[in-house]
Amino acid sequence: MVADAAQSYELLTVENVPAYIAGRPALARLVDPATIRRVREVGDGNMNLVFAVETQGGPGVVLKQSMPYVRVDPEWPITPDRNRIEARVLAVHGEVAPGLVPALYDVDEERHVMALEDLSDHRVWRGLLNEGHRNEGVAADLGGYVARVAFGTSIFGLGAEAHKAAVAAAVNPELCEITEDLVFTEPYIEHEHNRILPANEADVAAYAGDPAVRTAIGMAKIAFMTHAEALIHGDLHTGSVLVRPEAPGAPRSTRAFDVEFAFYGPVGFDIGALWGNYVLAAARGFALGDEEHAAWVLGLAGETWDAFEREFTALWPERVDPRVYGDGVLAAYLARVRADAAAYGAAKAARRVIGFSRVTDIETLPEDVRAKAIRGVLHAARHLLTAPPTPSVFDGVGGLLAAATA
Ligand code: SR1
Ligand code: MG
Repeated sequence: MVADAAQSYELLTVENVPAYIAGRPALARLVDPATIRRVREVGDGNMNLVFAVETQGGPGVVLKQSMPYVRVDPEWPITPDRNRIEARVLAVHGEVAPGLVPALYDVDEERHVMALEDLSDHRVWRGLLNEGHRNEGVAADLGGYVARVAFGTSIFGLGAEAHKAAVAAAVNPELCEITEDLVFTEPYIEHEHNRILPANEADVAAYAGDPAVRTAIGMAKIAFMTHAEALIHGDLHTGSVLVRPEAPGAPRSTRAFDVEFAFYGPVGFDIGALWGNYVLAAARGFALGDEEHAAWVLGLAGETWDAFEREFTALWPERVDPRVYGDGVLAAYLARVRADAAAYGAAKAARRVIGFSRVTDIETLPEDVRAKAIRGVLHAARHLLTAPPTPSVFDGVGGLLAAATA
């Protein structure tokens, strides 16, 4: 890993945030430091510090700062420049998918801090799903988000020359290396990051040792590393989504956040990230005996896909160069993205039950129930990787999860 772990800038703390805001004109105009009522460190991800700043009688602001290491493992160096990369991507996604990412207010490249819209009236979707909430429309909003990004940042929306420049400007090698290692490699080798329950040892061996699984994962990794289709989110799990349910006088709001893993990659990776996390959420539902919730969650895969397809198809007439990219290409491209999504969904679900960076959907289950849920996830992942990639391939997931957790 290439990184400079030396920290030459001051980290934010709950105590110094008001002075930081006062010292940045772009922020002090937005949030009067005299009105700050409370500052909380609210980061629950693996990578960064996140501060929610509450003010008296006005909207607050969120500050996100990168350290030169991984938050949950200070021995793991990683470039703090990820903050600038994320801010840049957020600006692009805000342009092509307005209202579906947080607004960006300020970027401080010296201290690796960005200031973001206060979304404290939203909740992280993973937590809502874990509690059994069914927020209708969120999965479709996300399919629309992926489609707008997929079209607007690709050769279709940008044209050849601008796409090449955008690919060059968006390289994110260190964060991509994390994904290459954690998603596509470590779960398939002996690695100190892997943590396997005794009851799941045979399940993991059967999954990771299956030659068909290994070939499919290897091919998915090659595509991840080489298919520079669009400026994808790169880590679109349910913990990267904020949701505010519809309420009287306030419409539903869905925001994808944490785009620090973004780069020019395959569009199916973002759809697959959502599908893989639906598998995890459904495994939890089955394990807890809530089959109705699990079935609802599994239905989200189709909702995300349908919205993606609808939105991408609606944008298709606007493509910059229609000479060779006719409607046959649209159909073939969509089929390819869907097949990619099945493989990436599998990879994203399996890594969360074998390797580093676990998810509460599974980890908060009692051990005996957790082992069954993990077995179901691995059966589902194997199916998604090895069954023919037909449009209905995801339909096989429910039966496998239910059987494993019965
Ligand atoms: C070092 S931990 C990195 C993981 O956290 C993020 O949520 C990504 O999923 C990444 O793989
Ligand atoms: Mg994240």
